[in-house]
Amino acid sequence: MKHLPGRTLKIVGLTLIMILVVGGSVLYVAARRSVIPDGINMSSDMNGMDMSNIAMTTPSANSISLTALVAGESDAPVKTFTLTTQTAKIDIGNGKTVDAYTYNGTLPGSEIRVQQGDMVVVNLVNKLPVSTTIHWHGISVPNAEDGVAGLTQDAVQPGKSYTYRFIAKDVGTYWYHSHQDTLEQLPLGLYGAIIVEPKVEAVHYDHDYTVALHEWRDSGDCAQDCPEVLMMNDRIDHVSFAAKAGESIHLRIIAAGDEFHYPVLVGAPFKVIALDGHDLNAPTELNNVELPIGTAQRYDLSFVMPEHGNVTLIDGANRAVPGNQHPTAVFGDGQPNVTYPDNLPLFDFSTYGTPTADPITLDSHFNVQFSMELSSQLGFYNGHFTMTFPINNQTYPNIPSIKVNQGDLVKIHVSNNAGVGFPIPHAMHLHGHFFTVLAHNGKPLSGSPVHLDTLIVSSGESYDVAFLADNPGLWMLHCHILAHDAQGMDMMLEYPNIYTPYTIGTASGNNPF
Ligand SMILES: [Cu+2]
Repeated sequence: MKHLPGRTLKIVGLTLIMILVVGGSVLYVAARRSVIPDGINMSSDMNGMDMSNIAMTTPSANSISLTALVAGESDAPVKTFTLTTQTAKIDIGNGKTVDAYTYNGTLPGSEIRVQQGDMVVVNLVNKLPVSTTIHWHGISVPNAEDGVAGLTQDAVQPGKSYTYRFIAKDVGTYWYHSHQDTLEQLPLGLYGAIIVEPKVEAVHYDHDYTVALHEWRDSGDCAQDCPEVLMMNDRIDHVSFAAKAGESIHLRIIAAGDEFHYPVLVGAPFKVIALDGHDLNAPTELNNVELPIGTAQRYDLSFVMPEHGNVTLIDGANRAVPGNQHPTAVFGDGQPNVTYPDNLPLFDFSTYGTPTADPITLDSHFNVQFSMELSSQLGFYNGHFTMTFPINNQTYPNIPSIKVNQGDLVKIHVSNNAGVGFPIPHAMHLHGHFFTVLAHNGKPLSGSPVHLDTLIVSSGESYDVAFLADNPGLWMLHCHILAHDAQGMDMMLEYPNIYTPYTIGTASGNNPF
């Protein structure tokens, strides 16, 4: 064996040490740079600014606080509700009792049902040992009522109360949930339905029922890929609803958890009459399809009870443990007697229903166009090397905002994972507005116009969506998969000259993720 001369060994050794020192320094700097300051103000041009040593924000003279963006005086009928957040032991079936965070002691929380045009007043009374808020998912509330801790309010401390007030402008199936420590509080039970009925009934249904899909995580300290059991309302086995032969049913399905579900309706043909609360035009009858529903989305179905037997909604999800656990909602008498039908085709909204005129189309003139590239990759986030979920290669709080003026028509091209990264879907939710879906993978929708507040974008997919900027404020645009939101996939939609007096971070204790 030929020995290297001493001088060569020395050079090799020094080079190795240099590589280690430089490499280590680069990693150290990257880790340090990713540390999120303990006080972040999300006002214009202050994204990511460290507010920890600043006594108060100094907004420009012509800007207003978003706290002024409330519902105006109105003679609308007032509907008042109290939601008390409290711990409760809930029997979820199969001999299993869980310690939940609840609204009014139930899973889901008390259903709020109002009519279009009502002034909705909700008193949140916090009897939990932790601070909390309520966000009205899918409802275009005034900015100050949006319930985002550190952006539109301070989180409500234990023992304190807070009042939300907004006009229920749009008919549909919506839901509410905590937007403070959402990653912990939503899975523990802080969710419920809010239904806005039309003032005058357009179609009569004999029954109007709501099923919230959720998952119960067996491991409390688990944030991703946790073992979990599927729930329908408060049960992991089955829930029952009264219905007689020939009666018509309006069924509202809410994905009020953190998981993709694939429910199937067995026993009667049905129609999907709305998505995310927004009606579909001339929907056609369906049978034997899986309804893919991503976290935070809603499906409204209609069906007529058959002459004999019952109708069953049977749920399925990839990560349920055990894999054959399928909770059911049974309409009519008798026990559920179905097995989950595997390998059915998936419902596809991009070809369903019938085209009709829509205020926003691909031919509209767009004042603002924006491109969002979503990805899932390893990197530094808040000082740790972990999975990160960037938008355009940036993570919260460093993603530049989308800036709009009131009245702008805004088009967004959203794509997932065109380049590097893991093939993971995302569920993009825009607060205070809703998307018109224009095209999927570059292909215009061929069925009914579709309006969503939460858009699922799987790996390799793209969507073109648009919205009218008609609700001034500072609004979150984020992935509703809670671990993704908590690891970077969160940005802002901003109207000009509006600031927030609140901050996100450990200094204030406000943590909307
Ligand atoms: Cu995501």
